[in-house]
Amino acid sequence: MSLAKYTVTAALPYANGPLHLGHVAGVYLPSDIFVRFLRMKGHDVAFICGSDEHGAAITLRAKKEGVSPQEIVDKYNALISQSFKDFDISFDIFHRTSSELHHRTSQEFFKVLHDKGRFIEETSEQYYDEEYSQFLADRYITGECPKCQNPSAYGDQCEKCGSALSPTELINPKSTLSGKSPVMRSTSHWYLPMEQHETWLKEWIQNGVLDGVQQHDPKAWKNQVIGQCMSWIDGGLRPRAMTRDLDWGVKVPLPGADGKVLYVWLDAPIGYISATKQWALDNNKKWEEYWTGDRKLVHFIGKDNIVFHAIIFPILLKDHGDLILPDNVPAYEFLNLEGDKFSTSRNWAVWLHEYIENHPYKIDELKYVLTSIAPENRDSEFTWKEYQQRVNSELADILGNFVNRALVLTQKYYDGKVPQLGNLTDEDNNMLADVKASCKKIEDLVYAYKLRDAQAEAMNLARIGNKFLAETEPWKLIKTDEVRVMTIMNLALQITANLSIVLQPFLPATANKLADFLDFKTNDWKLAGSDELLEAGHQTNSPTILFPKIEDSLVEEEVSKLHAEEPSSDFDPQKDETSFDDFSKMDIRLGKIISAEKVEKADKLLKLIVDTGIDTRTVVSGIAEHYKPDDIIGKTVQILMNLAPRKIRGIESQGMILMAESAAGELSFMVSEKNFEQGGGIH
Ligand code: B3M
Ligand code: ZN
Repeated sequence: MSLAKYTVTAALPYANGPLHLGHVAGVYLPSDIFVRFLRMKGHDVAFICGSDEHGAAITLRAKKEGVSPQEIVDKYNALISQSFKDFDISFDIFHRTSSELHHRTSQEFFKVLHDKGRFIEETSEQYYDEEYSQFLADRYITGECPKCQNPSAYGDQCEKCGSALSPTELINPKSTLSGKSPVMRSTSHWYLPMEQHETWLKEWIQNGVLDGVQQHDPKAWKNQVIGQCMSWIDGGLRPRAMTRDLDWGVKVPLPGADGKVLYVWLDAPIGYISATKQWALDNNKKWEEYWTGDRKLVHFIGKDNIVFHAIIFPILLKDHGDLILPDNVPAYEFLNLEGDKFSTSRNWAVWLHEYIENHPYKIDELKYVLTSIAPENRDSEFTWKEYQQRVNSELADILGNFVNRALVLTQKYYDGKVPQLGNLTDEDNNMLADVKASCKKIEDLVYAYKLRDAQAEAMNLARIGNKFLAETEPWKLIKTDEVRVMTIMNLALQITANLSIVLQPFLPATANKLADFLDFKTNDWKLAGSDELLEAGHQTNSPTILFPKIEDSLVEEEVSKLHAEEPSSDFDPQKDETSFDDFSKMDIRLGKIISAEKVEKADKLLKLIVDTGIDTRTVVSGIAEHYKPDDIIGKTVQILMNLAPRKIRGIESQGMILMAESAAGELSFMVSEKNFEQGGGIH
């Protein structure tokens, strides 16, 4: 039976910052392992990635740094692609969506759907920032998520619960440009009527059937991916705008669409196609072969990208008419760091390029640890202590120790030559059967995207080897039964040669070192499990230490870097100049909180009754995660009195409590150091 063909994509990282270990563990390392294995098995596979260079995240960063979006994406495309090279992630191409080829590909894709009538053009009211004269979409607008009350959800998505949102769903929306509440202005956009696709999507997601044909095995999909998709579909899909009023992005290829670009989540996944096109051009191949016909399309992503890869992009691919849909979307959960979430603004991250800079000879150590703790089915945690523990007691003490003994004893007894194999005992045959079974198990686990377990199974070969040497004790037997020792060492070397094969997808640098020690090089997975990889008389080399131990000092140094509250460049830059007149319109006074209670079904909100010195009034404040109601009764705080009242969760809020916020995101009331009473003015 011919081997399946694959197109494997890894989520395009936004070119607005460096990669951290969470990105690596949850997308790029697993996809690389999977593809390396497929190549060893002989599959026809294309491994596609590139940087995602449009969207508000980039233009907001450009605004913050006072440079152009192109300068931002050039800087981070270079940094990210270099990091992938240095970390030995083996993409066939790492492209970029600001390329002309991508723009052209996206525009052609849009035109095909537009001309088929797959979009609905609609004029609607959209949020608009009058100060910046800009329509607000996606990350230009933030507010409370209606699903999980995350106060900083974006206009297109809540990163906390993953919900796909539209700006008008946000509670208490704010412009991220001016910080003000936006007004509504009419504008026209092209919408994808997602609700029209619910029936076939349901059949495809739940049963893997498309147009009556079994397209993929739904049992091979992760439950949380199917679960998330079904909850969106059952919640009712809604039309989704596929264009935006922005000047940075792929221009809408229609007359009268000046000032409009494709929605970043329309053009970004098309980036997989344009990258394939570029790769095909560079390698004299036909890109269509990788996006049509009998081929498995696999998207490696993080869980916050499921709706875009398992619902929106499949609709677009199906509407296009001739392109394959994903065979699997193995979405990863999130990796946390030392008990907290990765956070750029709080500098709570281990940046990939910094790890490589500081530990250039420990690439496989990091690969091993990240795969061992990969958030395959639930969020997981990286700690430097566990990094040290796994490198020292697993890589060094199990793998390194076995390989070293097998090769050093061969040097010592046979000048490095593979000794002749004698008669095998039952134990020998059982051990060889275990090696073969283990290699088969690794294969099955990788095909099932269980890469964490697959790596553990590969390490099991070294455990089998250590157990074999510990039970046969050749270093003792050498004095009494040389023939038996020749067989033992021959078998130990066969296990070492098997390790040089099965470790290749997971620890390519280590596998190459083993190949050098053995002077045996193959990347043919079919040989895995064989007990005849090395012929008697084959010359091996002296080994070097595979994994130097990790000292406590490294752990201490790395952890101290995290706690160093770097002067955060993430305080927002000063806003545009304002006038005294504007400032004096604000009536800010001292007020005393005389009662406080949680708001029903809203994790973040407290309902406060505030004595302002001239009246008592209700204020709804998003501080429930920072303060317990009882702890703040009696506190004198600053209140903005003349803010237009607005309903929040059905409660009319008359004003705003002013808070200070640290770089780490803690909140503090602004109190009068002389304890003035409520009613006092703030000037
Ligand atoms: N740029 C990654 C993210 O959401 C996003 C992936 C695009 S894949 C087409 O962080
Ligand atoms: Zn949410």
